[in-house]
Amino acid sequence: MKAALLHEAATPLTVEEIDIIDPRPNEVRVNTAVSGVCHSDLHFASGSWNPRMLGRGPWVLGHEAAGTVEAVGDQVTYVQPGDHVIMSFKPFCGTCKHCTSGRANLCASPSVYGPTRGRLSWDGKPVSMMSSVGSFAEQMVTVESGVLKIPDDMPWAEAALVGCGVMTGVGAALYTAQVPGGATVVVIGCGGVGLNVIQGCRIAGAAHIIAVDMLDSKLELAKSFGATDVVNASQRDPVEAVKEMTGDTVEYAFEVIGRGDTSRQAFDMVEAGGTAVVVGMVADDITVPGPAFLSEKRLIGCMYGSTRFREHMPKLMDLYRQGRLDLSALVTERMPLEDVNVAFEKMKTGEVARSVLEIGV
Ligand code: COD
Ligand code: ZN
Ligand code: ZN
Repeated sequence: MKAALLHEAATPLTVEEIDIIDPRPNEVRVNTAVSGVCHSDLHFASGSWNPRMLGRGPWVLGHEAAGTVEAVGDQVTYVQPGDHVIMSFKPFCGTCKHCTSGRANLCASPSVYGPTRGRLSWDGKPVSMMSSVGSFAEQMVTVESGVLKIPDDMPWAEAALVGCGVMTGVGAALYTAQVPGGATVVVIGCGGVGLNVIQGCRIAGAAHIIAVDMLDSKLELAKSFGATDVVNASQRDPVEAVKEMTGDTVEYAFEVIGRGDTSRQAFDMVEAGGTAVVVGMVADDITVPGPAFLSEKRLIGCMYGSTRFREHMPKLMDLYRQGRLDLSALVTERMPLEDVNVAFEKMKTGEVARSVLEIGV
């Protein structure tokens, strides 16, 4: 099958023929229909995150995808060939402490998660795949708990985006922060994930949603997803601007970029008792003033929007069907697998919400 291979960080991906195994007893093989291109893929491709975290190279990136089940192992009961599915980048073991306490998004059992080798090979050598998915390829193999069955009429691109950006962003608002109706919130970073935090806050009934980004084009997009006010951080200090706009009444602030300085901004923006949610994976340290904790501010992390994905993703698709969750406007560009490097370039310039690769549609 064809796959886009990363041989070395900071070099372009190359589309090549690779081999994929038959599913093992608890695994499913899926024909990829569509894969989104997320900033985490770019982080690994560019080397800003070391791809060795995913195992030894070469690597197949991609973790936001939907497709059709093609083959199943003989212990699999949840899906059968022909079923349409969304891939989860956090399969669960079902037996660990986190899985049995309703926090399967934190499952770290090596039996299902972690650097995934042994499923793909190139020229006889093993290939690692991203987050048990590896969707920049014509096929994917994952464990049974790594897929969600979806209705056949769900459009592919919209379904694929639910797998990462939508679930992470909307989940950060609804399930991690549990934003209450009437709240005042700030979202720093209005990319594919940040726009979903914004619409998650809108769905939760937040009264004031202030979007912060460096690009006016992203702020315009943010308004169409539910932002009530915007701040261009390239023109103003966002903490000052937000405090001035709200009279220091921000209850929740979300960092959706993955930087230490913007995480600090989120913490500084919230009022006493407020919560700063760090959605981005921050590679450097986050420094906050110790005495600020006397005001009962909270600084919390977020993994996959605290999702219980078999419960939450169908709810998001319900909201989409009702017209309350906008998935289609997130898809700015559709391109073939061969253009994956073009998708990365467009992400770097910030001109897209999401590019999707149409691989098997
Ligand atoms: N101030 C304000 N806005 C900024 C700044 C800044 N200093 N720097 C960049 N931005 C804006 C950009 O203009 C852009 O609009 C936005 O921030 C970033 O958007 P994208 O589209 O490039 O990135 P996303 O939305 O695809 O991904 C962002 C994440 C934070 C999710 C990602 O980078 C990450 O850290 N992922 C790991 C954590 C996670 O939740 N992973 C889930 C699977 S990815
Ligand atoms: Zn992602
Ligand atoms: Zn588990």
